[in-house]
Amino acid sequence: MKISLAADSALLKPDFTFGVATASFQIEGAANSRLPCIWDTFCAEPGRIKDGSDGLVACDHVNRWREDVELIASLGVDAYRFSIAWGRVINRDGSINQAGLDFYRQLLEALQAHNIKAFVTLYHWDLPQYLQDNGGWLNRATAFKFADYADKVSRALGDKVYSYATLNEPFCSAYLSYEAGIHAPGVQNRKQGRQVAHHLLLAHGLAMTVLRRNAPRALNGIVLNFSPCHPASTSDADIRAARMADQYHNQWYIQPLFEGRYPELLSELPSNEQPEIAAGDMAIIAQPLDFLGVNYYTRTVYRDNGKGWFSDVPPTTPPLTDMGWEIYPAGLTEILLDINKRYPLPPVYITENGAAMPDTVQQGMVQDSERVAYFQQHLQAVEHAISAGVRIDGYFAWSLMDNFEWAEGYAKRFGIVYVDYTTQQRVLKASAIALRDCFASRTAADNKSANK
Ligand code: IFM
Repeated sequence: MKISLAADSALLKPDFTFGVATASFQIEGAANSRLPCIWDTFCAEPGRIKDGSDGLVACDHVNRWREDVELIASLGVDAYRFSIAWGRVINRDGSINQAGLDFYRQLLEALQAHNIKAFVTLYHWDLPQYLQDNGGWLNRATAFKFADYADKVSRALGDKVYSYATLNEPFCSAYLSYEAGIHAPGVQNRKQGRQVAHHLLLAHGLAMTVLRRNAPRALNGIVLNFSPCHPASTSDADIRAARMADQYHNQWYIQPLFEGRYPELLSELPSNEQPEIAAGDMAIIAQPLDFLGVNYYTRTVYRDNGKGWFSDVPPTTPPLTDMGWEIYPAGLTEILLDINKRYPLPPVYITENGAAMPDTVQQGMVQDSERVAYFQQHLQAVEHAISAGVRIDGYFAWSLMDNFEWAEGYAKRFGIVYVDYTTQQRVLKASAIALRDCFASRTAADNKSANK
């Protein structure tokens, strides 16, 4: 099982960055050495997490980070993307938790020793619970608390970090958490969802100013997730529904960054569902970005719901991943070309792409051939976008290892490395080996051209 790229592929150029990604709550464990966060609370509520699990131990990464760094290095990657748990580094009174900060500092130094660039995300959904108790992202003050956290971390870690992303997927922290109600804190309220989205974007804008000041040499930006919105039929109603869904789920988060305004759909929402936007907020949000992170997994099909709104049509026809998501690599090219046409993009990194599969270990091996095929097809989709003129500087596989998949618990495995949660043993899957060989083929190609 191999992943092969054309000999002249842009992805094989020496300055293209290949990496693997994780997030704090999903892998760290060691919950007693940080403040509780909204996901601890959510996990403790019966019925919220499908397998009843939590993040207390997860992949025990806080205790096993040294071997995990060796694992990452063994893959031959250029970069590792991870997130900092806010409640591990900042105390309730706003002061720095030195032990927590030292954990990340050591991790960064170990990565540096292996010449691996650190792509750090400041917020991957684990809001400290004491801030939630004070209103969480519904409270405008949380945006300013976030900027303060970004300030303290970037002053302390500065240029040890190659790239800072303010937020990961604000769509999830706003829509899934406050409208669909399937992520912490599990609310279902459109007005609140839109308000949270606005405060998250405000937090991003405030933090960007701080990051540019404290870490001027780092690549500073944000990570958004996209899913192309396709109509279920050729009817005008379904086409309109898909366009609305695109504005609501995709453009809502990117348009403010580049144009300082929300999509037109905002004015179609009843006034009691519109977010409160203070004077000057949109200018704060529209900060220049050094990079845009794009996360892509699948497309979504929409139909008109008969009430002037849209509803999604879950896919039923294979190929589907273990999440029930359609495998649709063309959607990655489509979304990249689309946002490149609409906005003056900075360099783009694909900061997440991958698939959950029902992996099992057999005779010490995990033959995840469907995941290998997924990566092959999506890397080609990235190549197509580059050939069509989009500047894409890197690609991160989600995820380094199996981990806590939010409301799905540990049942869904996204890793290229298998985790046995009883023993915490890590086993390279065939996809890890295929990616490793693909990365190594670059070095081989470089050596050949250097020897010519
Ligand atoms: O596991 C998540 C990750 O935390 C954010 N992006 C999507 C992944 C798969 O659902």
